[in-house]
Amino acid sequence: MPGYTVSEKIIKSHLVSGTLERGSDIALRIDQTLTQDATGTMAYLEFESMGIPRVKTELSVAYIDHNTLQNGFMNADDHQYIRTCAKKYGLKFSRPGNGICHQVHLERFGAPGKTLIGSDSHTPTGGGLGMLAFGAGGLDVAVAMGGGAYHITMPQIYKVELVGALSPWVSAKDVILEVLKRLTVKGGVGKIIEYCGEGVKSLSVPERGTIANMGAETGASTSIFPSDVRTLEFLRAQGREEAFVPLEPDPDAVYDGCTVIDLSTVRPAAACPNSPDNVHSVEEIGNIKIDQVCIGSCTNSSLSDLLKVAAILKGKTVAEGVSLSIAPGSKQVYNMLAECGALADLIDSGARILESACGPCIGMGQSPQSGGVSLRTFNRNFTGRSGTADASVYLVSPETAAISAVNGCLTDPRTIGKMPRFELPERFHINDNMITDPAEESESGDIEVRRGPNIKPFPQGSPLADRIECKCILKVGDNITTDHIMPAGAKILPYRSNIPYLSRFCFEVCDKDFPSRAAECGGGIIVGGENYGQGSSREHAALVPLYLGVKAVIAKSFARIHRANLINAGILPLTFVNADDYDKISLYDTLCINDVRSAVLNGENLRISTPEGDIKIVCRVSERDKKILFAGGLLAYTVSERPGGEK
Ligand code: MIC
Ligand code: SF4
Repeated sequence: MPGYTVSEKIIKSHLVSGTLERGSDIALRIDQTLTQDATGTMAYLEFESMGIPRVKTELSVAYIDHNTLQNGFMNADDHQYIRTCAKKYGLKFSRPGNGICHQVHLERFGAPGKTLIGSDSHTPTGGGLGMLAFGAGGLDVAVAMGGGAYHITMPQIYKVELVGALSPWVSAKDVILEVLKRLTVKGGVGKIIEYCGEGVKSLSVPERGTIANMGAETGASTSIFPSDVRTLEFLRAQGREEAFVPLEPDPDAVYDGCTVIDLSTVRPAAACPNSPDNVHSVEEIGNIKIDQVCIGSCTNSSLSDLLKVAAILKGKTVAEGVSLSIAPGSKQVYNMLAECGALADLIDSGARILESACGPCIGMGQSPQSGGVSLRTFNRNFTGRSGTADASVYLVSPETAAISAVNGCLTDPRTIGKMPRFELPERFHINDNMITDPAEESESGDIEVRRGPNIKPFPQGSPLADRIECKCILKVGDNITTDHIMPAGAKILPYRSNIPYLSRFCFEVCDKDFPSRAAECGGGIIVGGENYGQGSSREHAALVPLYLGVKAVIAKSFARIHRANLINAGILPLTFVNADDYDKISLYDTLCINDVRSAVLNGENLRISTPEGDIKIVCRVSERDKKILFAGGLLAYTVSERPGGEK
């Protein structure tokens, strides 16, 4: 018997059903969950509709970090809804201003060897601490909060061996950009990326967090690092050494694939518009003129990131014509920057300091000027995500961002002399006063959940039909993101609990007429290319199409979380048996699919006749997913599975 990888060790100790055989269906016991507010309102509405009085996990935390711009009553109402849900149902609540969920979770709650799912695609940040952490749709998180297992296909385990050490001015962001360059935005699909090798030791937990965080952009199920002395060092500095357990792969562990990165050869890099895998070295891109720089997000807003930025900006002024904004990742980071005077250096340079929240990363303000060039330390640069459709967004490290802000053009940080170094503090500033505890179970009956008028009923799927006849109401290309399907941004995000309103903006980025076409045709089928639904975990990208009458999506391939969200909503995810058949379908074609139920049940091909010839499609899903589709979605299935529920 070969030894085990770190991922396999955690999976083995959490298996509720299944085996480690790659590609098989597994169910995992979930120790911790997290939600953020943009997906949280829906997740708690779904949790409530399951009728479970109290969460059953070891720890569940509700964060407020996305919808913090209170431009109207909607976001503030949703904050109160989530706060009172947390109080009543047994969750910790991280108040607005306390920080970005992934940064705070790493600091205060993450623990090696534990499983975590979160209603946000960057939940794998916890992999920096040796956790097995997955992004998931809100409904999957609601089920886990209720004590249900998390069902996935057993991924392949892909080894990234790090050797050597980073050169001055090159940082963790440049490493994950190198991984993205090699793997692309779909190379991680069906895989867990496991980091190992000598080079791992040179990376602190926040640096590992940066790498695990942006592994999401490869489409990977998650990313994970071992738990070692650096992990212990971080947990001790957070006053949580009791959470430490060592976790290393066995020397004879077997991986399904491998790439080696010599850290000493990694160069400062940028992901160019409009995809995180469009990676080139800063040197290669050249000194392009910039209009904006944004520093922060769950990828790059740790204390050491911002101390480096402060050291670069100290005594300098942000270039004329450039706007620099900085959002520290957490209250802890903010506080420590203030305590050591680094905050004063940032302010003095002309940086616009924002609250600890996602902010510009999700288009909550700071949209660039028309046609502007924006450098961001974030993880996604999809078209329109910044709020300005024709802006060019480049994703870079904090070092590159800071020096470029001073110079007014993209600048290789290696050109500016000696690099400041920062070790982790021996003790972080610990004050959890913005994390509130739930009410005692005996008192929870007295807590009233506050619901604002913006909360509207959400759509529910119908049991799978045996015959689908409808029009192709949208045909899109490869790598369609959930930001295309259901855009975010300050104007729309406050309506995350109002699906009818959101539906007006569905596919706005690529086809403004989609909602009206869907209404005119009485719903229909969407046709997509490779990697359909990459990006975020927002289940709104499935619920809104469901509301607009979408019955099925036929694609060349799907991104993992979005595919799960479609199934959870009761929308059929179909793939072309021959990818070339994609060309045979045109907008407005009537697509007729017969004998759907038996074909889904038996995993058989389905046929669509078109004037261009027959097309073979197939719905390859797990046995459980079949039951979910037959029931009309995960909610209906979960209720029917309960003792006394309808079978
Ligand atoms: C994102 O970065 O796209 C988000 C906003 O954090 C999403 C969640 C959402 O849409 O609310 C994610 O990554 O899952
Ligand atoms: Fe927030 Fe941006 Fe991270 Fe999403 S990617 S959780 S919006 S900081």
